[in-house]
Formats: sequence, C-alpha cells, structure tokens
Amino acid sequence: MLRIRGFEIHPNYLDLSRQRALVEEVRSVVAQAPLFQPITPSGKTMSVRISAAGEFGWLSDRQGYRYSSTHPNGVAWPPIPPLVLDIWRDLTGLVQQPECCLINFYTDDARMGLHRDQDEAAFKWPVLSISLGDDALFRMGHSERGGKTESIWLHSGDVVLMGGDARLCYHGIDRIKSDTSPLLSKGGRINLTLRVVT
Ligand code: MD6
Ligand code: FE
Repeated sequence: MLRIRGFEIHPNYLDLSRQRALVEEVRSVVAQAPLFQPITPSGKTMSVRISAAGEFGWLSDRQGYRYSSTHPNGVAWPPIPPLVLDIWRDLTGLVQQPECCLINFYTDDARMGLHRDQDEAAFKWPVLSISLGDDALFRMGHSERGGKTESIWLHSGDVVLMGGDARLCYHGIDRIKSDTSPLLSKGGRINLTLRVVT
C-alpha cells in the first residue's frame, strides 16, 4: 500500500482472475442498466460513459449533479454485485454498506476533469475506487482548487481508498494509455467507485 496525501493506493490488489470475475459482474449490470453519456449542467457532453448499481446512481444533466434511485430510462439500478461488496468490506472494514457503485467507462480519448466527490449527504465515509483495463493517469490535488498536484498511473487491479483528509480532495483522470491491459477485449478502462450516499 502507498499513501499519497491521504489517498491510500493498493497496487495490484486484485489478481487477474478476480479482475475477470469483476468484469463479468459489470457486464451483467450494464446489460440491465445501459451505459449513457451524461451532459454537464453547463451543457457539455462528458467523455466517459456511465452507469451504476445500488440504491442510488450518480448522474448529471442540465438540472445538475445528483443521485437518483433510477436510471435515466426510469428503471431502478441493479444491486451492487457481490465481489464488489467483498472488496469494500475487506478494505474499509466497515459494517456500513455502500449505496452506490458508479461505473465509469473510458475509451482511449476519455478523461475526467479535476473534481471533488461532494454530492453525498455526509463525508465521514470513504470512497473506494477500483480500476480495470487500460492504465490511467490519476491526478491528486488539495481540498481547494489550485496548488501543486501529484499524479500516478493506475493499473488494472489497483484499488484506491479516499477517506479522512483525502475525502474532499480534488482528483481526476488526465488520460488513458491504450493497449496497456489485455483485460477488456476491445480496450478501454472501467472504474468503479463505491460510496455511501445518504
Ligand atoms: C477514475 N475516479 O478513477 C475516477 N473518485 O476513473 C474518481 O473520480 C474517484 O478514483 C473518488 C475516489 C476515488 C476515485
Ligand atoms: Fe471522483
């Protein structure tokens, strides 16, 4: 485990067979709750495609960023898959279960601008993030905008726990390096983030 400013990074936490099993679970979720490309409140189309599992999914549209108990198509989100819940329990040690598993899918040219995860009702719970597929350059900043940032490459099977001091720090994905993982046959990257929402 390495710690960068309160971000707890667990390189290669998941071996290849667990990564493959997780991808199957994600495929089953997106078969029920299709990936969609959200629009930011300012009207820009996000470059990632997203979906979710759990009681709540996160989404964005012209009305703003928020959690919703249904997919934009009106259907409830599928439950959070068991292997995903196992990782949450093992790494957080919490009895409290996550209420949202957000799924981000990145093609080669997708990115995620610097942001804080701040749409939840309370910030005492950590956010846990799982990387699958191609490498991604993850940038970490401070609790306010500006200042020096630090970046690391996240690889398939890496897990990041963002709690305590890091919980409200800015972070983002600058770029994806194509063809760096054989996990997804068509390439790209899947990121799962688990949160307690209410
Ligand atoms: C990503 N991750 O890795 C984007 N959020 O694709 C996040 O936005 C994130 O990695 C909260 C905690 C950890 C994260
Ligand atoms: Fe985030």
